[in-house]
Parts: sequence; structure tokens; C-alpha cells
Amino acid sequence: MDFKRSDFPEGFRFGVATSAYQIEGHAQGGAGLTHWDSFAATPGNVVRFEDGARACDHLNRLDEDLDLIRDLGADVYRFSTSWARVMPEGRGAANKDGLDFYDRLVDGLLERGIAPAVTLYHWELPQALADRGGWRNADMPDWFADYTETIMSRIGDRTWSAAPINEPWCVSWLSHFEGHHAPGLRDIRATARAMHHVLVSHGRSIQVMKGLGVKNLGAVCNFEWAMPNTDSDADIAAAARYDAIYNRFFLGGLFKGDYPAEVMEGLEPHLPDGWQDDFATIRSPLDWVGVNYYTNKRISATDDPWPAYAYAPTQGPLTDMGWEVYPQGLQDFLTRTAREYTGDLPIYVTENGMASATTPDPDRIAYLTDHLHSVQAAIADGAPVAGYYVWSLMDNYEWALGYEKRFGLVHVDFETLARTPKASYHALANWWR
Ligand code: IFM
Repeated sequence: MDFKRSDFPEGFRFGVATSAYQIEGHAQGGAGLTHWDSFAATPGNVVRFEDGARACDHLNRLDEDLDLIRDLGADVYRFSTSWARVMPEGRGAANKDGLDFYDRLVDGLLERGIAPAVTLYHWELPQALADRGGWRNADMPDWFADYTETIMSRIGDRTWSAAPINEPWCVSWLSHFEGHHAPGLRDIRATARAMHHVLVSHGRSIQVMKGLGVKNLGAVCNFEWAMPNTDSDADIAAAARYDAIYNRFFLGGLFKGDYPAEVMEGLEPHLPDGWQDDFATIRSPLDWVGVNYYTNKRISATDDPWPAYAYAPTQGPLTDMGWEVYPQGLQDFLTRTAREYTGDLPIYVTENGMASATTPDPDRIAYLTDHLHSVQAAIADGAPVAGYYVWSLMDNYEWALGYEKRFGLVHVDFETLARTPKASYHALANWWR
């Protein structure tokens, strides 16, 4: 990898990311059941019915994993806390062992000179709250605020940055409209409510953290560059709808207090009463925004009801996820986000990486190199990009695709749980350390 740290602006931070349910081993340490456990136990939802019960057993291998991050030379570790580990029933009593674990995680990072970047929700909704309707329920912002207070009262004095919710599109649209993630719904009304309640919950959480004096607060959204499959007017309009739902809805709410017209066409009748009044909460000021980026999608118009689009065939090269490799999209999102939504606010690439089972992994090195060039191009174009984190530190539970999609810089043998750094890990360590 032909980079030096001085090829990026002074103070630019490099890091790696993971999430709780994907690595910890959720059956251990007193965590409550989550909606991913019941989703995975339902035939047809997850490859081989795999779940996060053991995952990478990070809970019991914390020091070994933190040493891997230190030896990589990462400045930042982006991890998440599990709501169901902190509060097994989602509300009420906290799990002392869960709080102790996150305390040790943060201290372990600081001892090794790594900045702790916490996300409070990366998808493992406590089952007890899912039973009450989960993200459809208008009480979610209150419940999430209580959880925020519980976890951040314990670790918020030592975190370097904090974001409430990872990838609102996945939490809401992917899980309530497309049905590919827990709770596996395909329901337009549930989708509208989930999309809105996720944003209100984000805003309440930010307010709680400000009240606690927690510093450096942000939001993390995921993006896919939408391409019309042909230059027909119908495909162009369909791609614009895709872009509005996936990319512009959440930024619009967070930074403009507005939802795109193309989304309102389908969702407005299903939003909760008084939704416009929530923008004051949703727009609580932030210190940074996170961009998670992997790929583009080619979009065709259909004759179905709204949103009336379909995925058109991909064009190679593809990752093991079947996703196209399209680094230009990262540059375009970074510049568009700054230009249209966030201005001078620092932008972090909070996730970028590829699934590849190849070892050694020159394909991953090439993917990361090309995307880092896109980051440099965006910076040259004036986007205030302040950091870049690779997804992921190690192979882990890739949700509905189980353990066979490998995103790690470190290989995990899921029989023995042995960790082995890949060529990409060494390629980054060569200039990060
Ligand atoms: O593994 C996921 C992660 O949980 C959220 N962002 C995308 C990654 C790859 O699919």
C-alpha cells in the first residue's frame, strides 16, 4: 500500500470498526435475548440459522483483540455497546457484568493509546422491546434515552466520540420494508414509523449525552450510490427515489429538518401524528457526521406501487457480498454530504471495507487503496474529511449471511477462534504504526 500518514491532513485519524452482536458472544455475560436471536431461529432468515451466541467470543478475548488493534497502529476503535447486554429487558435493571465489560473495554483502549469511538445501537434490540413493537412504538425514544443514560453515565467520561445509532436505513427500511434484517417485516406503515422513530431516538440520545457532558457527538449513516440502469426518464426517476429513501431521508431529517418529497409520496400517510414537531429534537446539533460506504446500486423502474423500483443486474468486479466495487461513490458522497448538508462539520468514513474469503487478500488491499484515493480526492475537493475506519477489525457475524462473508483484516477460525492477521492488516500496519 503506497501511502504515508503525511499523505492525509494533519490530525487525520485511522481506525477499525466492529459491533457488539457481531463479535462479543451474546449468549454469555448476562445479556438479554435480542430480536436477532429470534429472527435467526426462524427458518429462511439467516444462512444455516447462524446467530451471535458465540460469534468471535470477544467477551472472553478482550485483551488479545485490543492488542491486535494497538499493533495495527489504529488511532481509533469504533465499537458498539449492546442495549440487551446493558439492560437485558431493554428497560429497568442494568446488568452489572455488562457495564463492567464496557468499562474494561474503554480503559483497555485508553491504556493502549487508542481513542474509544462508541455507537450505542448496532441492531441488537432487546427482545422485550421488540415484543412491544420495537421501532414502530412511539415510546422508543424514551426507552433509548434511558438506555443512553445508563451506559453513558458509566463510560461517557472517557469516550472520545459517541453516536447513537448505526445506519438508520438498515434499522428501518432494510428491516421493516425489505424484511432482510430483524424483525423481518415487509410493511409500509411499520417502515414509516421506524424511519421516523429512529431519528427521534437519535435526537433524544444526543440530548441526554449533552446533559451528561459527553463530548464529540455524531450520527452514522450508510450510503449507496444510486445509478439509473438506463438513461430512460423512468429509470432516472426510479434511481432518484432510491437515492431519496436510502441516502437523503436521514441526512435531510438530521441537517435540514425536512424529508425528501420522493419519500413523502409513499410514506407520509403512514407517519405518526405530529411528526413535523419532532424535527427540533432530531436536529440536535452534532460535532461530526459518519459516512459508511461500500457500493453502488443500478436501479430500474417497475410498474409496482411506490417506490416502483427494482435492482438491475450488477456489473463486475464484485465482492463476496455480490456488491460492485465503485470507489468513485465514496468521493461523491463525501463531497455531496459537505456541500448539501453538513458544511464545515468534520466527516468521518466510519465504515469501508470488503467481504473476501481469499487469504492472502490482495483484493482487499486493492479495495482499501482505491477507496483511500477517493478520500484524498474528496479532501482535495474541499470536503472536511477527518478520519477513515476500516470495516472490520476481524471476520465476524455478517447478519443474515452468517459467518461465511469475511470482512476482517484479521482472519477468525470459527472452530478454534484463533485470530490470524491477514496481508491487509500488515499492509495497513506498515504505514499506520
Ligand atoms: O457488517 C455490516 C455492519 O454491521 C454494518 N455496516 C455494513 C457491514 C457490512 O455489511
